[in-house]
Amino acid sequence: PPATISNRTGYHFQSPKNWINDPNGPMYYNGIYHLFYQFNPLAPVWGNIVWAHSYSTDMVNWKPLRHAIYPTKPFDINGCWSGSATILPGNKPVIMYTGIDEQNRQVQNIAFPKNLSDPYLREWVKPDYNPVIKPEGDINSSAFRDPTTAWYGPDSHWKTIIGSRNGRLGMAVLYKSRDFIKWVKADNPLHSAQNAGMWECPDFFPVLPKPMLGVDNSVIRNGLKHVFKVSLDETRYDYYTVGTYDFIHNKYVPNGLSPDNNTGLRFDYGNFYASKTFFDEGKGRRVLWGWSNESDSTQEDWEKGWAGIQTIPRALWLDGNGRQVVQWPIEEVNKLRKKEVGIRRKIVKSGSVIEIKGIEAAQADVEVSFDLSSSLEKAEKFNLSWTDPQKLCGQKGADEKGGIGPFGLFVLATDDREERTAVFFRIFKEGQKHVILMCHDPTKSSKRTGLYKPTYGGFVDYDLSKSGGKLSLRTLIDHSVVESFGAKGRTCITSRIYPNFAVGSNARLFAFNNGAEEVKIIELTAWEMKKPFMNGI
Ligand code: DQQ
Repeated sequence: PPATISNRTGYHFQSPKNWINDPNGPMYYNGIYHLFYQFNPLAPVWGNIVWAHSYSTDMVNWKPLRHAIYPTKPFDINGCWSGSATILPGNKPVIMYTGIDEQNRQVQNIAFPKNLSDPYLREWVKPDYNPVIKPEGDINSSAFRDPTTAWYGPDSHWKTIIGSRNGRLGMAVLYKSRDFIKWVKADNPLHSAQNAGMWECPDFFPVLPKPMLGVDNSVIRNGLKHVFKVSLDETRYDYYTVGTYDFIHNKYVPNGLSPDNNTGLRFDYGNFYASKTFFDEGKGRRVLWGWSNESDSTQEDWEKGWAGIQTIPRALWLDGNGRQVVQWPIEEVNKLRKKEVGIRRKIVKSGSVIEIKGIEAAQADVEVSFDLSSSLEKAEKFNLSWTDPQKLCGQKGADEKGGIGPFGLFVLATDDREERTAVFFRIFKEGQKHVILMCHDPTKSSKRTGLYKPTYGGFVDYDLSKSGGKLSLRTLIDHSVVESFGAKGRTCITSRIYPNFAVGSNARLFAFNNGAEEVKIIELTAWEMKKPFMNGI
């Protein structure tokens, strides 16, 4: 088959055909997970947007349902754009989404399940009193969208924020309501930032520093921190800060430990946008969904007949250091692990590769832990002018020899590694401390032309002296997507790549080390992954 067919993902959320973008209204209701998503029913390019709907009991196997929300009324006739679900008292879900109205204005509408006893919530009713929030006053009607899950406050009001901008001032406009129907704009936005441009898909939720533990959006208690995320239209990346929510003045105050702009923290330093979390009451965790767009050409999307996937859902919590979040693929993903191979206590010598044989490595999950303790002193000196990790990854790549590293994995590689995507670390020394750089280098991922192959990178906020020189990496490989989790989920990177030869049973997996110092693998395990039931494919 042509390589484009072999590039189809196997266990990532996708639609049988056509275009998908933002995850919408994820929720858990009576034992069932729902995922809605922006979908073009007619073509593998953006347009004609409806809310497609799937359900699952494990977020791994998905069954499709009829479209939940689609243009029918004056308040959404030109499109049903992104939004969120909130569970109201009495266990009643409600969706708030952005409708593109008759006059092409962005307005906010609500929809309710027609029949609460239908376990799949197949039909959604849009009351005629919509829109419930209109762009009024100084609000720009073409920059007013993507309401968040609402939270309930001690003032007996629901609150939601809506992404907006005023000139280049990015804004999360705050609205309040007693009954979810009549909404009043607050005097001040929950948060805003100069020179940001449009803030799409804001997300705002409480976090705790307890691994895997999450809480409902309305929980307020001592010690709780909040995460505020926006999708920056100008850069097409998601940025967040950790901070505190002042629920008296209804302001979000970032903790100041990371910049509150487009140089700040990211859930994912790769191809990951319009993400959204929800509280999974079933397992008491917060789960993050994100959209990963294609990086082949539009022409190829027409040939494939599909475009866009959702990343593997990730549990998300606050790191113990309070500075950032940690993410990890939901445990249910492990159910897909079948054939297992691995190596233990193996030295990867300078300039060498070790092939991990015995599985179909085009659809795999790899976990590896490295021990760098014997060579930490030999790390290259870090230059303080290296503030942009993506640029640094691009300049140094996976081939330029360093002290410690580049070392890591070659995934979706051919036997001769003429095609390969490098997932790796480089370690630098800065005074008594170490700086860890994590990269995806897809520049050799495919012999095909016309592909967008950006190198991605992030620093890893992780203390190697405390970990005894140990550093871990997990990478989910799925034909045209590579999702990596460094230092147990402290830095994550997603790339879309389209090998021409490293497809199907010709895809190989290697550990590599292009640094001057040898690197020890404590343990590496790789699993071939089963294909779940995915919306009928
Ligand atoms: N996608 C939606 C908008 C949102 C954008 C339209 C983000 O609501 O701002 O499909 O990808």
